[in-house]
Amino acid sequence: MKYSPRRNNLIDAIGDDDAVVAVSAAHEMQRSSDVNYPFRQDSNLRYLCGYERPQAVLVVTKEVSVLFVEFADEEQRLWEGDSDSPERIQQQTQVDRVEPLAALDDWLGEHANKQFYVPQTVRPQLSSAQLNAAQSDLADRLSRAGIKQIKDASPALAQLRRVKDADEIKLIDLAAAVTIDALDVLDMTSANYEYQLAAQLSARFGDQNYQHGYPVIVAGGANATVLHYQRNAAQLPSEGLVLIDVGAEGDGYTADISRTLTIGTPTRRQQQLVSVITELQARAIARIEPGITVKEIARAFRQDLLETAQSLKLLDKSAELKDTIELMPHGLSHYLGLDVHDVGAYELPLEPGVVLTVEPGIYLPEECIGVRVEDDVVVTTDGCRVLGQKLQ
Ligand SMILES: [Mn+2]
Repeated sequence: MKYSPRRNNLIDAIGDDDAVVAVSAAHEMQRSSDVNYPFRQDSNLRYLCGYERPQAVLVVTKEVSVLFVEFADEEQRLWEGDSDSPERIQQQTQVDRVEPLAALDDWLGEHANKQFYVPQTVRPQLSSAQLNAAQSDLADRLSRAGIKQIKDASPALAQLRRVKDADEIKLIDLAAAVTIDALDVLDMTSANYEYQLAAQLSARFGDQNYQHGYPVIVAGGANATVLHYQRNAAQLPSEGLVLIDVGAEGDGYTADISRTLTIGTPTRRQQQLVSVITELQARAIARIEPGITVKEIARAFRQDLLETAQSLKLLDKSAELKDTIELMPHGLSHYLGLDVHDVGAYELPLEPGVVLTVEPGIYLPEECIGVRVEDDVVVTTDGCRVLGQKLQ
């Protein structure tokens, strides 16, 4: 990974040669008592320097980049092992200097009259999750240093992260290939419960040093009509459909793939809906090229879905585009990268290097049927390429 061009591009995107960007590593989060959740690095920090440990703050100016990190003390060396040497961290992150975290407050004090830019993450709608406290701790630190001029670095970071470089595309391509492979080798006959299919996927990922980029959905029968079903606890139907939405994550980048698989002999209706959604996905993918917006692709897809639903008599002849929302309440596409719902403005025209999902679905709770087919594509100079396909 080439991190220093990203930091230079960030200062350029902000458009202020005197800017100081400060980004904190995520904090560890308590699971219970003295057990933590698996650590997940802050995506912006990872993007800018690739550092993978907590207790670190990166500062970037036009002239210099410094990563302040906490080095292990004697107690931590005993329990958790030693930290990497400053030389090794500098080599991996390509920053100009690596300093102890204890030196950060003095550095901030010396730059207190500058214009600071800090990524300000907000909690997504519908989420009751708490923000990682690293963000407010950094804000407190800036305040103690007497820094008053603080702007949001998120729009500039989103602008950069939206267009992936070749290294990033390769990682998402690999993650998609690992995900599709794990889906291809699922042994449906040996599984009686949803969690047993989830376990097969996890084992296949773990065997290749991948993990899940988000909680896997294994939804048998009517559970597939629950859009973010994550319990994965029910008995699988002996015949019918199972919707699986899963993404392997490696080196910080995740895939996001959905398949609606059959168990035993599906009904003609079930087969029909799966093939219809697969066909609508192919048509949507064919429309993706530089210059078009996600909104335009989604609108053309809704027109396809409306006509299909009318021919299947799911909607009557007088139905309009917005009536397709009840059949498919989620969006067709989102950006994909370090985050499964990655950053970036959706009103911008697509350009080469943008990675997005294409995930048409249809949900009929009264028929206990939910179907979704999802793949990940990268925009190319003349169209797009579906990721995770085996090289011929
Ligand atoms: Mn998705």
